[in-house]
Amino acid sequence: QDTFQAPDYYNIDDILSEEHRMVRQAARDWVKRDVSPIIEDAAQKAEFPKSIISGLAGIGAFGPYIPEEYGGAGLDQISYGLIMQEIERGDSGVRSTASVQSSLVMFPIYAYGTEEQRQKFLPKLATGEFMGSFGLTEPDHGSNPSGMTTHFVDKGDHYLLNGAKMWISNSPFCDVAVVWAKNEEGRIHGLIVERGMEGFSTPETHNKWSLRASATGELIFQDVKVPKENLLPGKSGLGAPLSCLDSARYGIAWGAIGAAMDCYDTALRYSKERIQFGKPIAGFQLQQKKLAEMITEITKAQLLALRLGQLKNEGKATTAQISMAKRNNVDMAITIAREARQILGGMGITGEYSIMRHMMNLESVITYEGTHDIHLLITGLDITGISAFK
Ligand code: TGC
Ligand code: FAD
Repeated sequence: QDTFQAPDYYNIDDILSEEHRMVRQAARDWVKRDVSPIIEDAAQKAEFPKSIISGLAGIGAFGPYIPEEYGGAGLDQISYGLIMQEIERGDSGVRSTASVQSSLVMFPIYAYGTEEQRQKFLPKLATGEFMGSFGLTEPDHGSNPSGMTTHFVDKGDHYLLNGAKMWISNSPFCDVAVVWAKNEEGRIHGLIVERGMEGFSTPETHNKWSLRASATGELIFQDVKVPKENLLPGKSGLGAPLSCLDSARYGIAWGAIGAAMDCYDTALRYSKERIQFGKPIAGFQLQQKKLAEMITEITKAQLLALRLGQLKNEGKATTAQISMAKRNNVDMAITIAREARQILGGMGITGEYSIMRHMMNLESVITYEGTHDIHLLITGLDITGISAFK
């Protein structure tokens, strides 16, 4: 990690502002100092390293674009992306924690919550004193969240919530969960469920081969009494959670570049040092093909993310544009991880290098926040006007 060289083949740094570069450097330094040395061990043990929470808050990873008056960092969308890139260069699971906290918990409270909810939750989420989770997926409803069965009924002075969410990042240790559930009319609303509410439990999901340094679990609601003031009043319908996903998917489009950069950088250095048949393996055409294609794909992904960031800053990025970038960049990263691992030969399968961990992590990243297939169908719908989902 000491010699990490961030590839910038097209001088993209020239387009970035001074603030962008400073934010990125701070995140990069922190990842190098506090994440890289411990993350392999955490992944091997399948433990989320809680010790990094304050550091994540310190680099502005919790609510990068949430206004400072609520404890956020008040940065633009490109800075947000660059922070996600640097974190995921360390580990996709750590980036997941930041994505969920920022875009799936702080964003809906900021965008759809009351002023009281913002004041109560956002500053503590920004410092990591509160950790959040986002419950959309259910055991029987993953790609098709509109079919969800988790529901609540109005009991006069409170809502009674029943149901279960599955595959929820941060669930085992979350203090608050933004949960999407249907009311008696079948309309989807967001509810803030707090740890300690009777009937609310968060069992952990074990035996994952992917995102092992991220804690994943369920959210189970058995007659949970949710105070009425915990309903997010600003938006209802499936569009409410989907708009949160837009923000998280955008961050993932940048984050995947970080994982790819780390794999490329590792493979390039290794290939120049590893001697076979009397010369560095970097001198063989087959290895150069792999490396040349990697830097080409990373460069294309960087340009896609940067332009998307500009559109986000202008409030013009569409859901379909975000889908294209999430899908392309994660697929780019997983392909690079697989190729980079081969360049390392047998060493590539060990924890001495980060590549195999990135590769396994990216199997989750290509599945969550909309699968690779679902994002293709979002593009298909956008260009044809015909939905192939149903
Ligand atoms: P559809 O009929 O298309 O839309 C329903 C309503 O929502 C509106 N809408 C949006 N609104 C805001 N933002 C968006 N991005 C929106 N997309 C759609 C739409 O206009 C409509 O509004 P209205 O007023 O007409 O009701 O919905 P559909 O049921 O056909 O589903 C479309 C589909 C398949 C694309 C969607 O369901 C989908 O994206 N599925 C994938 C599910 C997914 O991504 N789940 C992610 C769970 S969270 C997660 O994985 C976190 S991992 C985090 C980590 O650890 O980093
Ligand atoms: P399914 O929807 O059952 O899909 C299975 C396969 O069928 C996929 O290949 C899919 O592409 C394909 N498919 C489905 N529908 C169609 C169609 N119409 N056309 C063509 N192909 C189709 N969710 C949350 O709410 N919060 C979280 O914090 C969260 N964190 C996660 C963390 C991890 C580690 C993982 C693995 C998942 C997480 N998820 C979370 C859930 C994630 O969003 C879902 O796994 C994802 O949306 C896919 O749902 P599914 O697993 O039920 O797969």
